[in-house]
Amino acid sequence: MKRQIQLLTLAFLTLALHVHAEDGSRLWLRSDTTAQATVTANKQSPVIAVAIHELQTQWQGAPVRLNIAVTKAIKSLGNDGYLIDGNPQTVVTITSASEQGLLYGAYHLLRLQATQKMPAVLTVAESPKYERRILNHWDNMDRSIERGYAGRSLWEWEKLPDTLSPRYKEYARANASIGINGTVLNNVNANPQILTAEYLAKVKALADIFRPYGLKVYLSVNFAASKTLGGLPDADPLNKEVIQWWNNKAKEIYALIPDFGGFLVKANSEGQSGPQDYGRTHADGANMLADALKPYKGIVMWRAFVYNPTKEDRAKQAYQEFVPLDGQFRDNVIIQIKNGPVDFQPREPFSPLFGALQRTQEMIEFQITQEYLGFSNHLVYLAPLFKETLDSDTYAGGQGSTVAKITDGTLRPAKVTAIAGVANTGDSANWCGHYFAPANWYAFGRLAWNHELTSEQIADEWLRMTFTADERFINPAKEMMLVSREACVDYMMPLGLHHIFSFNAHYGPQPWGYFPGGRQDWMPVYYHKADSLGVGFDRSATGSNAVSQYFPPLNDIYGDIARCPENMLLWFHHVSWTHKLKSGNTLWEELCYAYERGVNKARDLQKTWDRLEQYIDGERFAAVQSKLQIQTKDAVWWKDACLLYFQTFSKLPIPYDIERPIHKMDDLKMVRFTQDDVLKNNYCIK
Ligand code: GCW
Repeated sequence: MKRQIQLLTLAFLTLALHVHAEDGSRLWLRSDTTAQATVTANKQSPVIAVAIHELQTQWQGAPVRLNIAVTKAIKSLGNDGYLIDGNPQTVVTITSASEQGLLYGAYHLLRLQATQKMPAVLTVAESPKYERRILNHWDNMDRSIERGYAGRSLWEWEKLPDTLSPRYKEYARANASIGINGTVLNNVNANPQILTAEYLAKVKALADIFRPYGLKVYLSVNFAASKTLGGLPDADPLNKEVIQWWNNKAKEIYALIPDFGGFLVKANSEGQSGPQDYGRTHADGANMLADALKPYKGIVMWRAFVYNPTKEDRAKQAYQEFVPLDGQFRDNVIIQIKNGPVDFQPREPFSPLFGALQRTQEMIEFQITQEYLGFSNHLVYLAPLFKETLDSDTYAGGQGSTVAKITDGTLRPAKVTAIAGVANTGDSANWCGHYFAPANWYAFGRLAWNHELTSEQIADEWLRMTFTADERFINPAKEMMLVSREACVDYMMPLGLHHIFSFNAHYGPQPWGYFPGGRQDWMPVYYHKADSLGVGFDRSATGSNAVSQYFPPLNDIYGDIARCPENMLLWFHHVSWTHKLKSGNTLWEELCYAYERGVNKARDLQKTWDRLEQYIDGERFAAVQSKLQIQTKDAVWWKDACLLYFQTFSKLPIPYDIERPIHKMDDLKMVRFTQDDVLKNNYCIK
């Protein structure tokens, strides 16, 4: 009897633990269900088998019949598009021109249910805005991740191809559920070894697992591989031997992975080799690789992130490099452009390259991993940032030429449309380090599918699926997410300030940063240019004239201190400390109030979160709570460092109605830490 009770208790405990175990590993796919759906399909295939399995195991409503059918009749919705109609109480039909579309339709249907948004009658017609929706992993082959803050790489290269982690499938599933259909497995700072037969066998093993989820594999390639790996004397893209080497490599890859997506290339950038090493252009380099991939329908995503330590404004260089090459690229090349002209800052104007390349395909690269937004320590919901760029009007073809419409093929017919996000995943149990960080992965996928969704809609969906449907939780938590990006801008770099981070780690403030002998364009003082007169980078006609790279009327608006949007003022202008802003405050006062506001917003996040304890599991509640403490502490650090430092130039008092600094600048200058210290919360600000 006693033993029976013990067993029962054990069983109960296991059950309780199971129900409450919320380590984040299930991401937004947490439906527990006793399936009630009968699924029929007009075709069998591995992709359709996944769709059927998902519907059978995730359906939560009344018992229904779910018909899924591939039919050529609805080709107009494109390959990945689908229709869902019927009555969710009785019979629902999902149709698509492709198996892949059925899978997306299945996830759509399940999402309606999981978010309590199932209508009485279903009439859904969907098709994605971008054809290729791709994650970029900056994962190295030793399993470290450049700018990764969630543990080691998911790819266990040392165990592949024989041992296959169950996480590979979960990863593919999570991506498929939000429409992501491509993944670049390795860092753009690419190790040529990835192209060896040994590693291609490992890549193939991953591709085989991802395929039923419609997730294609791509690789970053090192432009010098023909030399370093192939033993050729050079990597000149016009050298016949080099061309042959890449042709053979492409053949070898496609023999293993017939649906391989293509190459991503970082060339002649930050020390990477490239065609310019041989006096050739980016177009020569990209086209050579594109020709090698063409017979197999592969593409080349050639990055525009190029800049050199010259006297020229870094923000102008990508445009200068690529505009003269417009029209010279093959139709299976697409230029991958970061959202802003510098580097994933909390706020940047959109890159002037969008729209400027008129006869060349362009795609946007966002950063999901928070290199410049507080790593996995800060809660910063990025959908508003992504949308800000996508919705920016470039005026390239007159009013309404938004970055989204330029890149999604609406305004310019394109053979290839694509969008990329630098992933924030790692091998930590909750995937992304912070329990709110998967929201950014989720938001990227949802916006890649439909950039017209609002940040609010996406946050709402994600919260319901990740935590609970309880409105008492959803509404305040959503508000936290929606204000978080602007909070981060305020406490880090308001009014258009940028790149004043601590050197290398890109965490924490170092506005005084100047490193003798180092590259000018990696130093904070290069970007803020504070002096006794004012602060900010003059990119108007009197300065670097970067404004001239924008189409009218933006060139005039950005170039005019009176009309430039204030949230980008110091990006485009060197502004006097006493210059009056729209609020009536001087620039100096406005800066002080912005930092103060940022700190207060961080505190508000804490206050709101603490009230939500009763609605969710203890583990995730406590972990987020302690991350918010770090975020607030960091916000104060940012405010104090920036105000105390800029004050040495403005020589003006910090307005008396805001909180006094609690640090001394000399102490802040002494703070030293590594990325690891930051992630372990092991850095000490006196
Ligand atoms: O943002 C900078 C990062 C580098 C990165 C580079 C790039 C992969 O600091 O770590 O390298 O951009 O995008 O190529």
